[in-house]
Amino acid sequence: MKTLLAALILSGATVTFSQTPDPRDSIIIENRLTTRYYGMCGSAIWRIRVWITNKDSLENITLPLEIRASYQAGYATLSRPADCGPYTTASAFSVLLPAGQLPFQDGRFELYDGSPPDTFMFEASSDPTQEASKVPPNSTRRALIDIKFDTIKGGGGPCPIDSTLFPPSSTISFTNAAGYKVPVNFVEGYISIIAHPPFISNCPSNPFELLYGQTLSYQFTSFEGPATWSIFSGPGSIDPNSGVYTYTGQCHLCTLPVQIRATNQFGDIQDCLFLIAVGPKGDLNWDGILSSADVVLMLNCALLGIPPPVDAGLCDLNCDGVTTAADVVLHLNATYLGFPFPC
Ligand SMILES: [Ca+2]
Ligand SMILES: [Ca+2]
Repeated sequence: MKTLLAALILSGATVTFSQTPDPRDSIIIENRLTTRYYGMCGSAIWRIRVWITNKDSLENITLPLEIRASYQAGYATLSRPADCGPYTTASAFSVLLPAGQLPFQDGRFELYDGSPPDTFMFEASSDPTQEASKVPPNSTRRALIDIKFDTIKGGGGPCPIDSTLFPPSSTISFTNAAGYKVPVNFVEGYISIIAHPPFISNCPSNPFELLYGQTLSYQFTSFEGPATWSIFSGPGSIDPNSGVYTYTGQCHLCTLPVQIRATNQFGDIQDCLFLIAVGPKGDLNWDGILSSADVVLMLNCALLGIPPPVDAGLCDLNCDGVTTAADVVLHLNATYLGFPFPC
């Protein structure tokens, strides 16, 4: 019984050892932080490195990989063999092993279409007739390949580069000098894409003070290239191209929050929140207060048809479109009794 148990443990341990990679065998994908790149097809403008360590001599490396989009839809497009006209590259990989090692190199891209997620594979083998074409053991990291990319695009966040199964049955592996495929410790890599929001360079820090009926015009500007402007919340309007914001004060003693938004060509956004304080309705001489001076102007407007210096439209205080004695009553109540206007 003891012998059987020992045999079971031993066999279990043997199985476990055969499936767990030796800690000395590894493939490590680089992590890189990058801005966006927009290279032409086949330009190979950007690269990420793959490293190996290996316990034994290697006669084959099989490396099927999957690249996925970032959580903000960022993506990196391989500079793979494709119909790029004069810019067509021979391979998506630069092999960085010393000359003569693993000379038979191949890339497979039949599952690659440039839309996430994508699968591709690098494979390299030694020349069976040349012992020196095997990779000797490496206890420290050695550069295996650079994976070449044409574009780094889209929103921020990391794009994972992970190991995968390449149909029908290729998995990540080393083939050692004895001809056995052995599993490999794999460290996935990430391409982290830095987003560039369209920095708004003149977001007002103090409220705009606007008299009732007065029109505010303010041009927002941004760094980081052209932006499209919009109002996320609040009153007024903004020209989507020029960034000129306009608003005509229509609120009686209000403070209005306004949030405008700049969006760049990549969809990155930056907002600017500012306040507009609108002066009192009925302030017909635009001195910021309601007083008897305004009452005189109101009477002239309603009874004599003489418009106030700022705008005749400001005499209509009950919002019925005309100026009558009813507006005069509202103005007197507001000026001397502090009553609010109905609209
Ligand atoms: Ca006044
Ligand atoms: Ca009226």
